[in-house]
Amino acid sequence: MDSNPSSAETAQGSIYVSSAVTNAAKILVVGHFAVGKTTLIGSLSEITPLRTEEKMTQASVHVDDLRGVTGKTTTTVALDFGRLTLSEDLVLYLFGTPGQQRFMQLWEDMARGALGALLLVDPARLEETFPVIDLVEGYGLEYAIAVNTFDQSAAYSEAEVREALDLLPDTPVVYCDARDQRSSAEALIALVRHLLERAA
Ligand SMILES: Nc1nc2c(ncn2[C@@H]2O[C@H](COP(=O)(O)OP(=O)(O)OP(=O)(O)O)[C@@H](O)[C@H]2O)c(=O)[nH]1
Ligand SMILES: [Mg+2]
Repeated sequence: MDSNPSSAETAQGSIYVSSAVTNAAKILVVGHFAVGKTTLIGSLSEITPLRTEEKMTQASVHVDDLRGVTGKTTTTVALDFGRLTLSEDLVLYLFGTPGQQRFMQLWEDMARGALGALLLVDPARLEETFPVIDLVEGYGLEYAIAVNTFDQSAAYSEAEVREALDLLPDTPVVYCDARDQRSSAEALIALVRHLLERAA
């Protein structure tokens, strides 16, 4: 047994789940290419997140659409994984799931047992969100929309996002900056509230 407590702690908390935690939920973090999935899980996770980042090569130039994306040199090739203890008795396991078509077979496993999905949206690339919504709905997952506002000038109102994405009135829409822990946590909490309301 490890007698040195500091070696079992990370900057954001313990690597072990508290013994008070009685409930665990699997949550997917989904969205199209380069929308901020890895960033959001990285800013939320209390453990060092598991990442499967690989350098993007010339081969992906015509596959992954880099229009409007600057400074991105890697992409997730399988999944992201992180953990967040949301309350004294609830821990969330976060699974970042690539939105590109070539990763579709992963969804079968990723969606299994998931309680819901936080669906990240870049308002400048709204059309890329439609296939992701189709997938989430196809797997029967409840979801909340987190608009990751990269460029303030391209910001759309909540009503515009709802209309463009043809959302149901009770689907939550929140705005977030995936780089910011607090903002990302608020987006996740909006999803969890929605899931609890649905379960009630
Ligand atoms: N300005 C801004 N940049 C962001 C935000 N979230 C992510 N980024 C940046 O956007 C780029 C893409 O973010 P990633 O987290 O790699 O996106 P991803 O969805 O995991 O990408 P793939 O796994 O390749 O599909 C990175 O350079 C991030 O730093 C945000 O909220 N605001
Ligand atoms: Mg990623």
